Amino acid sequence: MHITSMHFFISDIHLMSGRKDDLERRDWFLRFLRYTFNNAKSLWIGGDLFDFWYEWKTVIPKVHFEILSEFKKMCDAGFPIHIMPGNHDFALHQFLQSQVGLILHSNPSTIIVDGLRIHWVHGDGVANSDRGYRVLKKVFASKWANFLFRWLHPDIGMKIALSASKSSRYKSENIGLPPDEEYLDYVDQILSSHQFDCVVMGHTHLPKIVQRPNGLYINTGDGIIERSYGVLNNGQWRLERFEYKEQLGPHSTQT
Ligand SMILES: [Mn+2]
Repeated sequence: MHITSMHFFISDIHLMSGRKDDLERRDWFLRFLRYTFNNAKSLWIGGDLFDFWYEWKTVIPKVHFEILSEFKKMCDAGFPIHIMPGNHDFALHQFLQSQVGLILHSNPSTIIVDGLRIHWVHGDGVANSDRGYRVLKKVFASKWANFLFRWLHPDIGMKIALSASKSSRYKSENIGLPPDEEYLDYVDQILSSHQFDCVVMGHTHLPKIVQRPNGLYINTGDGIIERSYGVLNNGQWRLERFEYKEQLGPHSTQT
């Protein structure tokens, strides 16, 4: 591993969402993970990595096998990967921590990285008018729905969840999200406590770094269209795009 001082922040990759580019996006992310392993000190995944995640008592979704196996390799080699749930993969539980080795955080969390105090949040439900789109979360809000879901055959459960996620996604993408000012209001409110240097968020799929009166707002964008991620290096933030070079083939090494 190289000597590096970079910390990578990414979110909203929505793996295996039933889109045409699912496999390409999965390979892009695998490539990104290898790049991260070789070039960064830690990785922070800020929600909606999986378009849907659920762990039954004895079953996990096999569509995510390649990603989990890459995570495991990195974790076994001592690379720290932090993750928090988003509104799609809100049901991340102990499996990822106990058997894969990821460090599971709650949404939101206070973290200290590179000497900065960071309010790390996925971003769902923080805007004033951000209601109604959380279809999946609503379904699972009731204990009964959760109980019934657990008793469904996982193949059927996954199918239902993905179609619900699809409808929520098409609503929330682009037009359905609250205006950016509402997210900035939230950011300013957090920063006005003077307890944080910055707010790091995802969810809107819009990568940006904005200087606010009391600190910095960083949005890591997404892994679907923007292919963006945030880099924290010696206390400085920047956004980068990770390029997928298809001609290298799905499993070759990123150079
Ligand atoms: Mn989201």
